[in-house]
Amino acid sequence: MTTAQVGVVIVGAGPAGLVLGNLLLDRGIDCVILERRDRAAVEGRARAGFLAAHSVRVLTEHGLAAGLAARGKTHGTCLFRSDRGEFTLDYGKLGLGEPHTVYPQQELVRDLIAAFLWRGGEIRFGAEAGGVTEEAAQARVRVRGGADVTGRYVAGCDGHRGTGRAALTARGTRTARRDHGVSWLAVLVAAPPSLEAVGYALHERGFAGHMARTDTVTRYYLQCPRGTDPADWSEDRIWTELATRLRTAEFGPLRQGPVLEKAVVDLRSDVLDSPGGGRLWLAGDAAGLISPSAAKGANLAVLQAELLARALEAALAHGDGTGLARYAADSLPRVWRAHEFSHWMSGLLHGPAGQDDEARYGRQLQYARLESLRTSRAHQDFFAENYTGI
Ligand code: RFL
Repeated sequence: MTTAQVGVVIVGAGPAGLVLGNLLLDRGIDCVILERRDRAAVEGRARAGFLAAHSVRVLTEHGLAAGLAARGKTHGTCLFRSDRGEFTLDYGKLGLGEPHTVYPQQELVRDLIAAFLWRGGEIRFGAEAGGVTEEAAQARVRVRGGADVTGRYVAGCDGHRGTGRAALTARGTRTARRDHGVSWLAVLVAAPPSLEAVGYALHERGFAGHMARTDTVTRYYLQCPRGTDPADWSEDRIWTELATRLRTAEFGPLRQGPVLEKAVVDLRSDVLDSPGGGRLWLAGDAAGLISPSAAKGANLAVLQAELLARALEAALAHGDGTGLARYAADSLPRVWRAHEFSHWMSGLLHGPAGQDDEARYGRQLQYARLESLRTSRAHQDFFAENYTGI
């Protein structure tokens, strides 16, 4: 059984799929979103928080920024701590002069779902895509336990383990990838931020990070060995380790609260050689996964959704396929620039473990990078431009 063909079948109701869906409806293109989880699960998933100015512009232009304008916080400083002291960068005033807006991803997702439904869009929650096949003038999405859905195009926005990516790699698209060899215990705590800035702490026991989310919720990261079980990290152990690595004895205490969530994230990055072709196109983590070291993932998802919406509109409303033909060339250089910076950040934050000569050499490079960032205005501008730019 098949349900009626729409313009675009979007698989996945994360930031990529929801921005794409809203932009398509805005342009008069009909679409349906298939999401395997239920609405509460999608709206409750805490992940990103830092939105680049470009993302805010896209959301504002399309009437999707009321929530972040009301509750988001402008954020333009980060600080670095190590055994050599601490320094702060006003990155919002350096480089492009663009700060971040801090707005939790789950709140953005909630706003995007509400806006999509308000525009008359349809989201089928609990509809898991089981595969995508291309036919002459359409593409077909198999839905597990339900009717197939067909569209003139399918947008795979279902993350890096989704069906969109699987269908593209099955037809020979290659993936460039890197395992950064590092894992983070990502912790969400019910406590106000402890610092005015994003905090990056370099420590011989491993990296620790502090990121504001809201007035009452803060995200912390602790570098941990690959294969770590989050259950081994009690609240006490988490706060003790954070205090050590963030050097609270020297710089002041952290504001503690109950741990709401803890999960281990392995830092991996990959990019598909091409984000689509024919009737199937990908956006967001489906097209490339970026390690969270520079907070770029959700922002790349918004960028690609914007480019893809424009290209799909041209194809569907005007029979003009040049936007789709250019989608890879328009998006990949910007995606790769974000990966390059993210990779550089990963090198800055994670020193090698151990005391052998190679590890000692690696740690000195880490200090040299940090010192360059502390003292060189040119380096600071370059950092800021890449940290906030998309
Ligand atoms: P998502 O958000 O994973 O959404 C994909 C959706 O597809 C659904 N799905 C399916 N639906 C139907 N059928 C199937 N077969 C399906 N398979 C999957 C899923 O249920 C889901 O709802 O991908 P999208 O839209 O591409 O968005 C990507 C971002 O979510 C991600 O890149 C960011 O969260 C990364 N990230 C950050 N990015 C930033 O820009 N700034 C940050 O501060 C930031 N912090 C983070 C992060 C990611 C983190 N983790 C968990 C890796 C912090 C963390 C801890």
